[in-house]
Amino acid sequence: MSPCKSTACVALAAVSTLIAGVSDAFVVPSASVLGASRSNSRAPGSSSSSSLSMGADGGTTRGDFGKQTIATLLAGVTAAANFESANAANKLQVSSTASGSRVNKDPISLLQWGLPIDCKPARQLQEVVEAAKLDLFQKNWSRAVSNCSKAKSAMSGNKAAILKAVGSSNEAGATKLMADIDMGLGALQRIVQDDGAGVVLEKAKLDEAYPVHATIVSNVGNLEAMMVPPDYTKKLEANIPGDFDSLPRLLGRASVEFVMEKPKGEKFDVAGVLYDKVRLTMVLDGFTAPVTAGTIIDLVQRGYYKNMPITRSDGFVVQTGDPDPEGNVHDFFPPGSDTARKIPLEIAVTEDKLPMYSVTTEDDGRGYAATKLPFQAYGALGMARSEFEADSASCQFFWLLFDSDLTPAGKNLLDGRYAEFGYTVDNQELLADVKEGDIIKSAKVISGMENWKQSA
Ligand SMILES: *[C@@H]1O[C@H](CO)[C@@H](O)[C@H](O)[C@H]1NC(C)=O
Ligand SMILES: CC(=O)N[C@H]1CO[C@H](CO)[C@@H](O)[C@@H]1O
Repeated sequence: MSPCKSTACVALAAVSTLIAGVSDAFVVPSASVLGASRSNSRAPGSSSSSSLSMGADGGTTRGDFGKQTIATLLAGVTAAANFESANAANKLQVSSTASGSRVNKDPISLLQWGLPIDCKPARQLQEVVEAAKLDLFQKNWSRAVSNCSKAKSAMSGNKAAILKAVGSSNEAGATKLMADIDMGLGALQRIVQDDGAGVVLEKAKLDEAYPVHATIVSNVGNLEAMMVPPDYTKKLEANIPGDFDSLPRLLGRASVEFVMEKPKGEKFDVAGVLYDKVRLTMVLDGFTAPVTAGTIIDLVQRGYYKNMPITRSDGFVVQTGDPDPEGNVHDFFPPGSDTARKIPLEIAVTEDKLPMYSVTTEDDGRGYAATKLPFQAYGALGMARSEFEADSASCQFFWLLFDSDLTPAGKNLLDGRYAEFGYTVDNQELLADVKEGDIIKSAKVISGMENWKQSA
């Protein structure tokens, strides 16, 4: 029997089919890079009978990069079989699309850009710090040094504006963060300035530089997080239509951890490295999808996902949350209730201050409008729903196995159509070998419960 019977699942299958239908050739190479076999033949409607097509942009921006994307993600996995070490697949999420433009597919960076803040100097600081990472990646040491200098002055020249943006209660903390960022940038400059050419020295330099850079990024993110206006969450909650007062909401961010295993103790095989478990850390974003993120937190707290199988894995998405894949019930029913709990579609368009409800960007007359958290990173989190009913999601969600060519950034079939509610920020590359039938052994909230509410 088909594992993918629910409306939500079928809807997603349809989207996947559109993409798989036109891009088969690009899925296969990725799968073979991973040494994994493709398994989407069971998705309903996966024959080429679909009359839907992907749209001109999707068809013209494809190129050879699809084959390299996942390989790039996995580059550097050399550690022994220990799932904790998957971080070695460094977060070097920098690559180009076939058209040559750069796609930001770094979930940490996307989360930072998605913060509801408005402080130009902070954004400039973030941008230059990110440029320095690209410089490291390209081993352009002199440019890295100059971009670090630029970052330092972006900060020192705008101290007053930055302190104003964080508010007086955060002043001390922000001052400390800025000092740390400045020190980090100095340290990074010294590391890359160190004389040394040749493959070995360059590698040593990078091994030292990346963690320092990651710390700077994290401090910049913490500084930006202080800039979220104190009344933003009030506006966010007031913006949720009253019809949904009974639903949980996350008024900020939270992180959750899922651990997955294979049913018979087999190992996960990602690029030839074996792992006993897959331990994913995900940041759920209530700033852009408060009800969706709040609902997932609620289900995690209820133990809903514990021992839940993966019901779909086809190289496009990994999906879970179907309470009865073989039966007729595919939604969450609160204990004692005979009505499924449905949640609204939440879409946060970049040009809007607050998310919009129950409508896709297309139906809102803004097809392809940029969204605050785009489906643009490997492990991006999306809420599954029935294709023809906006407010039909309940408990099934998916991890996008992002591939620039299958879901072109800014021009794909997910942005503006499915609620994006966060990203996987750790071990996301291991999703590559998470298959149908694998089990979520545990799911827990690790931070951010203070931002969660059971209902209005
Ligand atoms: C490094 O970047 C500078 C400035 O953009 C450029 O002029 C130079 O050619 C680059 N060097 C290398 C080795 O790519
Ligand atoms: C974002 C940013 O300012 N990047 C700069 C990094 O350094 C190069 C070379 O100096 C500049 O051209 C970039 O604008």
